[in-house]
Amino acid sequence: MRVQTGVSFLFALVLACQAKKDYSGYQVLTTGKLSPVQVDALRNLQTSDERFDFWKEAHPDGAADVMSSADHLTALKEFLTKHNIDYSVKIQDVGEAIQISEKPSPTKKSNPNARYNLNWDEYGSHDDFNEFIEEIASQNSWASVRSIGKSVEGRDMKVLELTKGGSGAPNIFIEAGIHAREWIAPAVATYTVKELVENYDSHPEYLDNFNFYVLPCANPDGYEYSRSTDRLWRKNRGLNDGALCKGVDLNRNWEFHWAESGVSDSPCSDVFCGYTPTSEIESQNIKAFYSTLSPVPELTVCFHSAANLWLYPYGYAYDSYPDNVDEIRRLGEDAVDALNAVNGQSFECINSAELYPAAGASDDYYASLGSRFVYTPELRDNGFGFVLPPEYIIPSGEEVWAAWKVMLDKIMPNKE
Ligand code: 0X9
Ligand code: ZN
Repeated sequence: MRVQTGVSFLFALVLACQAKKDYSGYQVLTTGKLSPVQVDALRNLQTSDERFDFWKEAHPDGAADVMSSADHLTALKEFLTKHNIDYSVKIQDVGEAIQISEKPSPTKKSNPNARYNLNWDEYGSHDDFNEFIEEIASQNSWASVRSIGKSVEGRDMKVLELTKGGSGAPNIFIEAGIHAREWIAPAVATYTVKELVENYDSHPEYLDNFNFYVLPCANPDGYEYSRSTDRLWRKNRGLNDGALCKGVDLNRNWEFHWAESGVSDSPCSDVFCGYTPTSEIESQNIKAFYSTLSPVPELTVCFHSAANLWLYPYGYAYDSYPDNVDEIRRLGEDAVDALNAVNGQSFECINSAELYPAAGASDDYYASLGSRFVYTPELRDNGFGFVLPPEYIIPSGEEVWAAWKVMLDKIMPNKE
């Protein structure tokens, strides 16, 4: 009898350890437009109080989105009221929103002849992304897959290389999914690959004139953890010496102006920058790969979500820009105009620091190495934040493709 109780207890413990984090009763509040003083108050809250998860960080004249469990909602509301910050409910029940976002898309088409599992009616796994790029490589002589190293939990980080442009052609690097919970980012990066390769005949000039390097999932362990255990996980899954909390925010871990702004030195924070610059194996792998690209990519795009923005560098401090900021801004604005025209979204092209200064992000690092155009699209919010239902993958892919066309046409060799 006692043995049986022990076994049941162990079984329950194993189940509890495997159970998904339950977000029932959690709410996301969105604030009204913030004054600089209110922004400071919210930023202090963010770095000092880990009960609250900032889905959208505070910035002057903008709104912040903050998630709280039911238990701490009163404390959050009291804080907002104390600082005269208006707010309303953006997501009434995050648990329900997650469930909705995990339902297969109503438009789902099953394709029994597909050569790979990945489809853009639902969100794929890291294995699905790797299988997809392997399949693209096996079908095309000018495509190959390069393993750039393993993640901390041993997943293969793979880059798809589309090198039809040949040596000397401008390089383009695409990084997606450095933040685990931003599922739309790898979905749109792989959609871009599908459009480039499988719809080649409609626009041969793109693959013919450029070399593309695509890393669909820069944080594979975090991504899989967000699928299996905690839908809102952001960081990687590395151990932090002397701390119980796991994970470093890989988009605060890069060495350019590392830790100067928008970070926390607490391992339990979602914006923990690591103990040292480039401490994480995933950042190290990407950095080593990027350094092999010659010439330095003319264009680098880092996909994130969910703020309907098209960010340009630098983001580590206000009023710090690459020398060619004027052409960066102009091209970003043109790309956004084309994007918005597809489905009536209202993306804006702004400087990263205007959103909020945050140092140690990969986009700043790439720009510091001389990548001429670097952008961080913050893909659609649609009122769902990070838990965007899968029926929005294809519209997102389509509108981002319009932005790609503008950017590629502009930087096409011999066209300027
Ligand atoms: O904070 C980030 O890392 C990005 N926003 S997100 O909501 N996806 O987390 C924006 C990064 C912008 N770039 C820099 N600050 N350099
Ligand atoms: Zn992000």
